[in-house]
Amino acid sequence: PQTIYLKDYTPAPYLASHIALTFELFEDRTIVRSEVTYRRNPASSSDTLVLNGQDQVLLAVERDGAAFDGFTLAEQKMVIEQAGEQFTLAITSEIHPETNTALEGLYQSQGTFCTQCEAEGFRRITFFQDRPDVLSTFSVRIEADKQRYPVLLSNGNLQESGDLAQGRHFTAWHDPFPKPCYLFALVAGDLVRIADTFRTQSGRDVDLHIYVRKGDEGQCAHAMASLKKAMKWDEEKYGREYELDLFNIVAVSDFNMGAMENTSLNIFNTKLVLAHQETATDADFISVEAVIGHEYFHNWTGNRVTCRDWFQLSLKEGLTVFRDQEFSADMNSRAVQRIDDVDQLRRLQFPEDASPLAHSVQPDNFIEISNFYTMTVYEKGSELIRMQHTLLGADNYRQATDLYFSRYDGHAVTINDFVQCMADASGRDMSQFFRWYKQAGTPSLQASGRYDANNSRYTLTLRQSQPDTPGQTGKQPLLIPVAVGLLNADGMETHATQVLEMTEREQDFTFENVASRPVPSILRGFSAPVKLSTDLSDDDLRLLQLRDTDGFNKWEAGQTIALRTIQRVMADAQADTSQFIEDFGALIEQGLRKETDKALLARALSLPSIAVLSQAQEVVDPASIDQARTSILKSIKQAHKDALVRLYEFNSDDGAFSITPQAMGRRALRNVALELLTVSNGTGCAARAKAHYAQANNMTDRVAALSCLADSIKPERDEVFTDFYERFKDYQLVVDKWFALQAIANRAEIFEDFAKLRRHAEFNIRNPNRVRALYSAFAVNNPVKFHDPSGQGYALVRDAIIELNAINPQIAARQVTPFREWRRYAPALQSQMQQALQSIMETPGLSNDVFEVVSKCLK
Ligand code: HT7
Ligand code: ZN
Repeated sequence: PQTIYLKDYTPAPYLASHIALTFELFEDRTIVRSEVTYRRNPASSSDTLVLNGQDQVLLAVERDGAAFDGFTLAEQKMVIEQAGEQFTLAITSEIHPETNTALEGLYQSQGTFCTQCEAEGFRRITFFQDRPDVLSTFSVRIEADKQRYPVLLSNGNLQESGDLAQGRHFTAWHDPFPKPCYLFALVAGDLVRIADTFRTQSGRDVDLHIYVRKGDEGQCAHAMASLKKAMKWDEEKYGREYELDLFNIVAVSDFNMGAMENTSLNIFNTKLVLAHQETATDADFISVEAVIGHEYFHNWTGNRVTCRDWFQLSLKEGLTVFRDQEFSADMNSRAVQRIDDVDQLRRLQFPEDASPLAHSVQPDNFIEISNFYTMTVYEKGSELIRMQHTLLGADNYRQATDLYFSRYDGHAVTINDFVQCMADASGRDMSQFFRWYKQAGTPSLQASGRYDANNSRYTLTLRQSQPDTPGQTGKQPLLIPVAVGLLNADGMETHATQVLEMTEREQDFTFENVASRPVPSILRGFSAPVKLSTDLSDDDLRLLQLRDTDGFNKWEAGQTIALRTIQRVMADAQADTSQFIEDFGALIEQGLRKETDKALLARALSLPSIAVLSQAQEVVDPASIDQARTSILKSIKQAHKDALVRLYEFNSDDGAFSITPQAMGRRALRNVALELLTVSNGTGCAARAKAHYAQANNMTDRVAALSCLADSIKPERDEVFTDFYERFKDYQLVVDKWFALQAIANRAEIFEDFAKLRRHAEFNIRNPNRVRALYSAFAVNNPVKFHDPSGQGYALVRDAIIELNAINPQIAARQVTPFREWRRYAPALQSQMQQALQSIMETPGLSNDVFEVVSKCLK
C-alpha cells in the first residue's frame, strides 16, 4: 500500500468546472455516463490528467465527440498524458451497486439506491479527479423503474421530471454551487416524505423534506424540529443563511458512519433521524439533534468553504463539531453538554492519542483516508477551535469566522488559512497555537500553588509536558489557555474566571489581593484538552465539588475524588472509604430537593467509567478496576439504600412524557438511583428492575431497566429481554439495542450468549449498525469480558475483523480500535492481543484500511 504525504500536495493539473452525469438504474447493473470539459489549471505545471476509477467496467470513452483510446489504465487510474489545453471527455461505465457491500460509492440499502462519496467513493461511480480541490457544478439525470423507485433525488434544484418507456421515469437536477465530488449524492427509492418549510432571516422560504421508509414517518418530528432550530441558530450565531430553495434529508439503514452532508441532500443513518419516545432514548434524541445540526452546519463549514486535501479534514470536522457542541449547549444544558463532551473525549480520544495510532489533528501522512475520520480529527479538532474561541473572545472569534467565510466562500482551503483568519481578525500571532495542530499526544499539565499571606498573593505554577508519539519526539511547548478562578475557605468565589495564557514549559501566574489561602478552580470548563494534575487535597476538592461556580469543575472535583478513592481500593481492598461514602450520601440527599439540577446531579452520582479509570493505570487490568469500582458501588448501596429508594421515588414520572432538559434530567437521576439500587444483582434487584421496565412509558426507562438486568442470572433477566424483543422486533434500531445490551453483560455466560446472538436470524454482518451493536458494544463497553484471560473475547473480535475485511473494509478497520493499546495491558493479556493482531495481519487479501491500522498497532 502507498503512503500519501501532505508535503507532496500539488494543485490538480486540470479544472473541471462542470460535470454532467446520467444514471440508468437497473436491478442488475447501473450505467453511468459522465461528461466533463477539462481545462488546464494555471496553478499547475502538469498536463497529465489523472482520473481515479475503481470497480467500474469501462464501456466507452469519447474525446470531443469522437471515440478515444489515448489513455492508459493502471492501478485504479485512467491517465492521459499531454492531454492538451481544453477538451471534453465523455465516459460511460457499468457499476454494480447491487453487490456493493463496502457501502462506498453507489450501493443499495434495503432496496433504496444511495451514495456515500466521502472521502473517495466518487471514483467507484465514474472516472474523475476524485480530490476535494476540484470544484464543479453538477447536472444529474436519473432514470429508473417508476414503481420501484418513485423518488429520484440528487443535489440542488429539480429541473425536470417525466415518464419514459417501459414503466421507467426520470428526474434532472442542477446544483449551481461548485462542489467537490465527495459532496455528490443520489438517492432512488420508494420512500415517504415529511415536509415543512423554514423562512430564512432574509425572508426566503426553504422547503425541508425528510424521506424515510414507509412506516417510519411517525418518528421524524424531532429531526425536523432539530433542523429548523439548527437553521435558525446558524443565522443567529454565525450569520449563515441557507441559500438553496430545498433541503433534503434521507434516512437509510445501511451506513458506515452517522450521516453525510452532501449539498442539499444529506444522507443519514436511520439511527440519527428516527426518534420517538417509545423507541428512542433521551441520549438518542440528543444525538439526533446534534447530528442533524452537525450535517446542516457543514453547509458552510465544509461545503461552501471546503478542504484543499484530506489532510485538512479537521478544517471542516473540528469546526463543525465545535459548532454542533455549542448548538447542543444552547438548546439544552451548557454544563451537562460540556461534561458529556469531555467525558467522551477522555474515553475515546485520549486513548487514541496514547496509542500507536496517535496522529496530529492535521496529519502528515496516511495510507487510507477513511482511517482518519477519528476522534482526534473530530473531537480534539473541536477542542482546538474552542481554545481559539477562548483566546480570541466571542466577538473577535465571530469576526474571524465572518472573515473566513467572506475570504474563502467557494474555495478549497487549509487549516492554516482558517487559523490565519483568527490571527488577522484579532491581531494575535497564532503561530505557537498552530503547534496544537501538528503535535500528537495529550499534553500533561501540572499545577501547584503557593500562598504568600504577608503580601496577600497567590502564585500558581503551571508545568506542561508533551508525550512522545509515533514519529514525533522532542515536542515544543504549546499555548495553553488555562481558565482559573479562586475560592476562599468558605467556598466563596473571590477571583472570577481569568484565562491564563501559558506559553512556556513552566510558568508562574500571580493573583493579587488574596486575603486567605485560596482553593483554585483550575481548567474551568475544561479550557484545554490536557491531563491535569494538581496538588489539591481531598478537602480542597470537596469544597470545589460543593461550591465551585463552574459547573464543569464542580463535577470534575467529584470525579477526581472518586478516582482517588477507587485507586486506594485497588491498592488495598480494605482501604478506608468512609468519607467518600458519607459524602456520596449528602449528594444523594441533594436529589431530594426540588431546586436541584437533576441532570448535573445524575452525572455527579456516576463513578468514572473503566475506560477513564484505565488511563490512570500503569498496567491496565480491567477486571481489577471493575472489582474495586463495584465494591464501592456496593458500599454506597449498603450505606444509603433508604435514601436511594427515596431518590428513586421522589423522581418518579411526573405526567406526560417530554424531552425538556428538566424531564431528561429527572429520568437520568431516577435511573442512576435504580442502577445504584440494583448493583448487587440479587433477587430484589431483579424484581425492582423488572418493575421499572413494566412501568416504563419510554425507551430511556426500558433501556435503564435492561442494563441493570444485563449481568443478572435471575429469571427476570430472560423474561424482560424476551418481552423487549417481542415488543420491538419490527424496529431495527431497537433490535440493535437488544443486541448491544446483551453484548455488554459482564456475566459468566457471556461467550455462550454471544455465540447465540451471532447466530441469531436478525444478525447481519453486512449491516454496520448491527455490527456495532454486537461487536463494538462488546469490545468497547464490556472491557472485563473483552479482556477475559481466556482470550475468547479477543478471538471473537479478531474473527469478525477477518470476515469483515472482505465485506466492508472501513467497518473492519474500525473494529481494530479496542486492540490498539495492547502494550498497556497486563502481560498475559498483552501477548494474546498481540497474537490476535498478528493473525489479522497474516490474512490473505488484507484491505488497505485494515493493513494500515493493524501494521501501525504492531509497530
Ligand atoms: N463528513 C461525513 C463523513 C462520512 C464518512 C467518511 C468515511 C466513510 C463514510 C462516511 N460517512 C460520512 C460525516 C460527518 O462528519 O459529518
Ligand atoms: Zn462532519
